[in-house]
Order: sequence, then C-alpha cells, then structure tokens
Amino acid sequence: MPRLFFSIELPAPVKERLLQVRASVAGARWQSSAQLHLTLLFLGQVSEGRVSELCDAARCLRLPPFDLSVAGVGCFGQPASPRNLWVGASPREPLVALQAALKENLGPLGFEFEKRTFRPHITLARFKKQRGSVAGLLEEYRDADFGSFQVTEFVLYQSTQGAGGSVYTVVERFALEA
Ligand code: 2AM
Repeated sequence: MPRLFFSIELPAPVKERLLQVRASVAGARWQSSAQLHLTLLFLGQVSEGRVSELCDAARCLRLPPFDLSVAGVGCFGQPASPRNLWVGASPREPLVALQAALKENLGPLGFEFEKRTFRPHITLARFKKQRGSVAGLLEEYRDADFGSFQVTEFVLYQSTQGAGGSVYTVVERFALEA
C-alpha cells in the first residue's frame, strides 16, 4: 500500500537557502534538496484502489493561490536534544484553510489522517538517538528569512524508502484557483 501525504513543494531558490543551514550536528539527518517540502496532511498507508478517489476529492477543492513566506528556524524537542529541526512558514491561515478543506472533503469518504495539531513546518533535519545541540543554530537562524513565493498548487506525494532516506514522488498536482 502506498504511503501518501499532501504537500507543498518549495521553489529552488528557497531550497538553496535552506540547504545553507546545514551544519555538523551529531545525529542529524539533513534533508536533501529533493526531500525539502511542507506537509499539509499526512495520510499514511492508503490502499492502491483508493488513490484515484483521493485524487478526485482533492481535485474538487476550490481555493485561491496565496503567498507564503519561509522564515525562522525552530525545533521540536529541547534544543540540547532535538527530534526535528525545522523552518517556519507564514501566514498560517491559508495553510490551515487548505488542510481543513482537505479533511472536510476526505473525512466523509473514510480516509483517516494525523490527529496531531497542525504545526506547519519544513523539516530541515531529523535526529537519531544520539542528538547534538542545535542551540547555536537556533540563535543564528531564529529570524532568518529564506524567501517568499506564491503557492499556486499542492501535490500528493508517495513516500518510499531509498538508500538516502525517504524518496518522495509526485502522484498528482492540484492547482489552486479561485
Ligand atoms: P515531519 O517532517 O515533521 O517528520 C513525510 O513523512 C511527511 O509527513 C513529513 O513531512 C512528516 O513530518 C509528515 N508526517 C506527519 N505525520 C506523520 C507521521 N505520523 N508519520 C510520518 N510522517 C508524518
């Protein structure tokens, strides 16, 4: 069964700036350019036979494009022993609205999703058990601006395991149009 999630892709110039945050921190598994993304809604395993239904429902959304600014590095967990180093995205409202609309369309069809509160973020690094401190990076990049762009579409990604970590492939793109 494919492992799926809805996501927003990032433009190359934003990715280039994000890759510059990479530093030598124990246990960090830094995301490659191809892995950098913003998750809108994580679905997990979806049976093959339901993927087209999922895409049909996502295609029905009618939401306008919006501007997104990528700025500010933070972490989940304690800075001295983080689980995840991320960069924020704002404003939150259009992201929350997009996630809510997806849930509203998919819920009645029986799709299940992550119950966690939505905290829009772009993961820069995940950490293994032995974790080094990111306090210095937070200090340096807390207010860093990585650029803005117009979000004109979102994508359904399939996640598979490759030698270099997760490989994300686009299943379908969905245009945002008012
Ligand atoms: P993360 O970057 O904070 O780990 C693919 O795994 C994407 O889905 C990642 O961006 C991941 O967020 C997100 N995601 C959300 N919920 C998840 C879950 N329960 N398991 C794995 N990934 C999840």
